[in-house]
Formats: sequence, C-alpha cells, structure tokens
Amino acid sequence: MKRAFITGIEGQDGSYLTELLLAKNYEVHGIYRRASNGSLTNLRQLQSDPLVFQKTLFLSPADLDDAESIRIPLEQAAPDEIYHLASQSHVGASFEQVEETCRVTGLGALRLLELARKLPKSPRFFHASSSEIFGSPESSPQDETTPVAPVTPYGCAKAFGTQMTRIYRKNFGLFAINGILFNHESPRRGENFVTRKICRAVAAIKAGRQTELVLGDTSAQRDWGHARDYVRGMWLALQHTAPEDFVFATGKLHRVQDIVELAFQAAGLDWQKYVRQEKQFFRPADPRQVVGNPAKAKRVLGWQPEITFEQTIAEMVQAELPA
Ligand code: NAP
Ligand code: F7E
Repeated sequence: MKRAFITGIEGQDGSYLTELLLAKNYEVHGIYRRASNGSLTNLRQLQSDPLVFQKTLFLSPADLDDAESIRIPLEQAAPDEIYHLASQSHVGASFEQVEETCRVTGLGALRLLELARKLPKSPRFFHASSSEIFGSPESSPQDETTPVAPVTPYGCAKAFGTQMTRIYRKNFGLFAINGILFNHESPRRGENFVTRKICRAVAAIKAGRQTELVLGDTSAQRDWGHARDYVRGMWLALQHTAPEDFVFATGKLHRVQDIVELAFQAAGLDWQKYVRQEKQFFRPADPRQVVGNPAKAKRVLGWQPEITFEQTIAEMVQAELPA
C-alpha cells in the first residue's frame, strides 16, 4: 500500500485528490488548517466513514507558518508521495495580504521541500504551481517553456515555490515536480472565486434571498477546467518515470460573462436584471490571455481534460439549487 501526504487536504483539490488516492488503495495522511468551528466541510463524508477515517485516512491540524507542526505528521506518515496543495490561493486577496501570501504560498513551499529532503526515505514531491507565474504573457498558449513573469503577489509567491521546486530537483536530487495548473473549478470551489460566487448568487436570487450580483471585470478571460481532471493529472505526474514539470489546462478561453450567461440560463433567470460591475472587485493587475497548452501532459502522461466548461458550470449551479 502506497502512502501519500497531502497539505491543504480540506481544500477543493485536496478533497478530490484524497478520494482519488483512497480509490487507488493509498493510505492518505493530510494536514489541514484548524478552523475555529472545527468543521471540515469537504472531507465530512470521509471523516464520518468508520471504514475509512483512522483506517486509511489520517488527518492532523498543522500550519505552513509553523514547520514543526508539519514535521511531526510528515515523519509519522513516512510518505511515498507528497502533494503540496496548501496555499493562500486567492489572487485578489494577495493584493491585500501581500506578506502573508508570500509567507504561506512561497516560503511554505520551501519549508515543505526542506522537510521532504530530510526524510529518511526520499518521497516524490508535487508542487501545485499556477498559470499566475506567467503574468500577462506575450505569447499564447503557454507551456512549460514560457518565461516566468508574474504580475500579482500570489503569482510571485508561486513563482518562488516553482523555482525552489526546480532547485531542489536539480541540486538535491529530489523527485520534485511542478504541476502548472490553470484555473479549475467544482462545487467545492471557495466561495470568493468567480465561478462559485456566480453560481451561489444564481441560486440565492432564484430563492429570493439575494437581489443582485456585483462582480468585477466580466470581460476577463480564463482557461477553466474541472478540479477532478486536474487532481488526476497531479497523480499521473508523480507516477512518471522522471521528475519534470507539466502544464495542466484545457487550451480554451472563456469570459466571466460566459459563466454569468450559462449560470443564469441554467436557473431560468435573465442575467441582465441582476448583474452589475463595481470597481471594488476589479484587480490592480489581472493577467490577460492566460491559456494553457497541455500537449506535454497529453503526450507524456496520457492526460487530457474530460469535463467541459459547460458541464462544470452546470454541475456547480445544480449543486447550489435545492434538491
Ligand atoms: P484551496 O481550496 O484554497 O485550498 C488550499 C488549502 O490550503 C485550504 O484548505 C486552506 O485552508 C489551506 N491553507 C491556507 N493557508 C494555510 C496555512 N497557513 N497552513 C495550512 N494550510 C493552509 O485551493 P485549491 O483550489 O484546492 O488549490 C490547490 C492548490 O493549487 C493551491 O496551492 C492553489 O494555489 C493551487 N492552484 C489552484 C488553482 C485553481 O484554479 N484551483 C490553479 C492554480 C493553482 P483554509 O481554508 O483554512 O484557508
Ligand atoms: O478570478 C475576474 C477576476 O478569483 C477569475 C486561483 O485558483 O486561478 C485562480 O485565480 C477572473 C479574474 O480566479 C470577479 O478578475 C470578475 O480575472 O476566480 P478568480 P483567479 O484570479 O484566476 C489561478 C490559476 C490560481 O492559481 C489561483 O489560486 O474573474 N472576476 N469579477 C472576479 N473574480 C472574483 N474572485 N470575484 C469577482 O467578483
């Protein structure tokens, strides 16, 4: 039985990855940031399953800001594979909390690499990098060779973690991989990300609990996939024979406006009656033309996204509407 160690296990990707690995008969160890109300929403079902919790799934509270809190569960797990997913992952918030983002998202990756390097049995290491490392690139689509030139504090912190991962691979011989992940969504997406914000608002408007939806730049474009496809990519990347970086993306651009129209339509509502834009939600800098070329992941790993943009938004709206 292989053992995996996941940071950010309670996040969107962490929870899907846990399900994937348990289905592949892994023993899964994860760290989560303790919440004051003690709830772990995305892992609730697995936590209440007596055949799984404390049998093949082990959870420990820990904070990326505190290396010692990670070291103990990590050494106990003695993992074959580490998936480093924990991060301050909101780009907009990174403009408000610049230092915290750099500490958690940037330095946090370094702390984990250093802990991993010192384990008696060298594990394979996956770092959740981001298309944000490319900033607003001059050429599209982006691939593993695109220059790193972030324009946001979050992108800069991820660029640091990405380069450190490469340094630990080259200099310390760690089997360390960057998955350069483009946007991916699901009903488990945090509520402040634009897809979930729109889908939640649609359900609230339908139920009469909300009267309008206030957004930032609805002309902004992204390459949006589904989280389930991306965690499969993470696993495939760590099974590869050599440690290399991979772009995971759909290769297709959509506008925020497309999400608005699809989501309101799915609930039988006219978006024009409810949606407006406000400066408060515009970013000081917002990457443009960010679209990935996943050809290497397809060629080398046999990976390709299976869930379409339209299916993703439909699933997200459905999950918000009453059963
Ligand atoms: P997510 O839902 O925000 O999950 C991140 C997890 O990290 C959360 O559970 C969060 O806990 C935890 N965390 C934050 N600060 C922490 C700290 N100081 N110590 C320990 N845990 C901490 O993000 P995701 O969408 O699953 O993404 C997974 C990874 O991929 C992240 O590193 C993200 O930056 C990266 N990524 C995501 C995307 C995407 O489109 N989803 C694209 C590119 C890269 P709290 O809930 O307590 O904050
Ligand atoms: O914004 C625009 C916003 O916050 C998407 C993270 O997972 O992907 C994610 O970062 C777009 C941007 O995601 C609102 O300006 C308009 O252009 O959902 P988002 P993100 O910033 O792309 C990357 C790859 C990551 O690595 C990150 O971890 O939508 N937008 N109006 C809005 N965005 C938000 N959040 N809220 C709005 O009201």
